Order: sequence, then C-alpha cells, then structure tokens
Amino acid sequence: MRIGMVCYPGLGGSGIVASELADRLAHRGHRVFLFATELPMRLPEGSPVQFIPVEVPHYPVFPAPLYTLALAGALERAIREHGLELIHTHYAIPHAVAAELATEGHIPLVHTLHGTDVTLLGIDPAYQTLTAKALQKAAAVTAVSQNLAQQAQRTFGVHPRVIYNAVDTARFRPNPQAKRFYAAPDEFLLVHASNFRAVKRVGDIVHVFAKVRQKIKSRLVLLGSGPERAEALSIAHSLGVDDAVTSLATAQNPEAVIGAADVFLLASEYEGFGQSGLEALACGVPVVATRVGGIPEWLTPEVGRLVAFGDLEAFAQAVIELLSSPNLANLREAARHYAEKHFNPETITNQYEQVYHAALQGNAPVGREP
Ligand code: GMT
Repeated sequence: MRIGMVCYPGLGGSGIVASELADRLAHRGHRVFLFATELPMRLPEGSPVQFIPVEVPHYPVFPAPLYTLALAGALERAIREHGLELIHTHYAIPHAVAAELATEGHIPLVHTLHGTDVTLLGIDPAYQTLTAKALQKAAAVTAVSQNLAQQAQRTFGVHPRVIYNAVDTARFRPNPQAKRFYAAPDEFLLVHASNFRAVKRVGDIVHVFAKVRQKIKSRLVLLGSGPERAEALSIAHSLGVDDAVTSLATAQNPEAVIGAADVFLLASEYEGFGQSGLEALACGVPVVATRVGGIPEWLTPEVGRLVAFGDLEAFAQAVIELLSSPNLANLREAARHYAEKHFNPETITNQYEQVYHAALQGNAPVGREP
C-alpha cells in the first residue's frame, strides 16, 4: 500500500506511535510517506519511510501560521505525485479536518485519537463540530484505549476501534549499569519522563519525591522538557530536594535513563494511554501512576501500582511500599515479560493493517455509528 502518515514531530506520544508504526509498515514493504513540520524525533535513523516536510509559509497578513491549509496542500500534492492510497492521521486536531480537505472522499482516511485531541481540544467549541464531522466521514477511527474510545463517542459521536500502543522491547530494555550516573549505590532511582505539559502534573511528582526521600534514600531524574519544567524545578528548590533532582532536557535516548530506574512515576491528570509508562515496563521498571484515562487498562498489580489522582500521600506510600518490597526483583522481571507479551509491535501493526485493508475494500467503516 501507499500510505500517507501524519503526525506531530515533537516529544509527544502520538508522534512516537506514528513514527514507529510508519517504520514497521515500511519494513513490511509498504511505501510510507510521513508528513510533519520537522523530522519526527522517534523515526529511526536509516528508516525506509519517506519524510515529507510540511512547510508552513509565514506572511505578515496572517494572524497565525496556516498549518491546517499547508498540511492539506502537502497531502493533496502527494496524492497526485505519489499515488497515496490511504491517509492515516495521528491526533485529530487539526489533522482529521486537513485530511478531509485534501481528499474530498477520494481515498480512505484513518484517524487515531490519542488523548487531549478528545478530552481537551476536542471539547473546545472552536474545534469540536468540524472535527466531529471529519471523524464521522472517515473510513476508520481508532483510539489508544477503551477509556478514550468512550470519551470520543460522547464528544464526536464516533465508535473507535481500540488499538493499544506498542513498545519496542529491543530498544526499551533494562539498563542497570547506567544507574551509577544518577544515584549512589545505596540510593534508589526514581524517574519521570514526559513533555512537561500541565496535564502531566510534574510538580506532583516532585512533591511525591520529597515525601519518599524522607523515608528512603533516593534521587529523582526528570527527563524531557516543556512548559512546566521550570516550575517543577522551583518546587524542588522550595522543598529543599533540588540537590537530589537531576533534570535532563534532552530525550534522544530516553531508554538509557528509564532503563536505569528502580521505579517510574506518572502523576498525570489524564492519559489517553500513557506511553512512557509502558516504555518503563519494557525496561523492567515497575510503574506507580494515577488511576486516570487509559492507564488502568495496562497497569496491573503484577507490574505496578495505581493511586487516586491528586492523592500525593497515597502516591508516596505506594512508591515506598514498592521500593521496600522483597518482591521488587520479581516485579521487575514481570514488568518486562508483561510488556513483551501484551504490547508486541508486530501484533499491533497487524491490527492497523487489518483496518487499512477494510478501509481500502470499503468494508463497513470502523468507528461510525453501527
Ligand atoms: O493528547 C496529548 O496530550 C498528545 C499526545 C501527544 O502527542 O503527546 O499524547 C497522547 O498520546 C500518547 C500516545 O498514544 C498517549 O500515550 C498519551 O497518554 C496521550 N496524552 C494524553 O492523553 C495527555
């Protein structure tokens, strides 16, 4: 198949899912064209995927850059020049509308919903109606968790098929030798990785760490960057734990740091899925996370702990209990096996391929009202 894949290129999970899927499809012999404003960070080097940059012209008359129109134009040209047979967008806003504009129903569209495209931007009147219309016309809509699929039904009137995210267990693997770079031999290493948006509640992570550190010798690595990073570091300073917190802004090889952790922390207010937590499990690192969105669909008691959102005391207790458990080594092993077994990239690629085949054959649309 000749597939056009659309995503955001930055630190976000939807770009990671799209780039890795594009790469696996290309290795299966499909011609895959990846559209983004920059080369997505997680597209593997030497990938057979063909990257098509979306160039957004700036002009003083425009109040803001016209990304939607530029993307639609790039897709329309690629349909003519490369004979795209199907377009798969990741993150609905504004990708679903841009793809609809470019294709006008001539080739099938598949849209994958990831999180705030439904729960935050999706409910914004500025975007809701047109996005709902575009999703309802698509050949298929998928969501990365049951929870997100239910929210999408309410917000957009669609019935997405759930396809969970995959994790590359060859890349995300235990890396205990690296722990010495971040912690002393008698200290535990806690890690959080994200794009530091408000929804990730990185300040809560720092508060939890300060509580844990009162009981257990430990250090915290904050991996990644984004709008809340400075605030998180200022909280660490005000709680007097800044000496024990390392902030690593670059995330070229997150697996090297995550794989060195004893426990991974995710305190989000919402997660459509929570990809970084799954990556931690693949590294053999148990996860303590908030019971929100799609997280309870993959975080089971055999590989980590769930706590109520905002209950920082319970969060800290769960971390302390995990780190003090005589079972920690078993939990680590279980975490890796669990990720390998349930979130295998090839199985998940098969599921997307099935959706594409059905879409191309014009079978009953996946994701519309039955
Ligand atoms: O919805 C977002 O915040 C954007 C998106 C991204 O690009 O960062 O993240 C979402 O997609 C990931 C991949 O499917 C999920 O693992 C994240 O849980 C989800 N983020 C949120 O729902 C906050």
